[in-house]
Amino acid sequence: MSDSDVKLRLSKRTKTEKPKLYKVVLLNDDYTPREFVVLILKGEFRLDSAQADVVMLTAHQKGACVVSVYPKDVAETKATRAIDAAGRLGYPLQFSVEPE
Ligand code: TYC
Repeated sequence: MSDSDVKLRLSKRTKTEKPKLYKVVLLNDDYTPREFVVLILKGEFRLDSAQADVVMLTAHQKGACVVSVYPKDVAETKATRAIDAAGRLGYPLQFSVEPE
């Protein structure tokens, strides 16, 4: 076997897959205070104040808004933490996680 055959086989085996990304989508409801939604977007999703205002207002007006995209496990963890934090205060805030 030639050197180039070995090189080809190695490069095939070490090829890395691009990780699939998932959208975290903020869903509107009639009860969660706007200020609390903004706090969650800043605290859990690390949006700055201007971004958090736009995302919250877009969800409020249109029903839903993409917050950000992450690898699946990160998206699910952030959405769950945010939903749980809202639930602890009695707010029905919801996020969905969807393939990009
Ligand atoms: N609609 C809510 C209200 O009027 C505020 C809100 C905005 C709630 C966005 C959820 O994803 C949301 N208090």
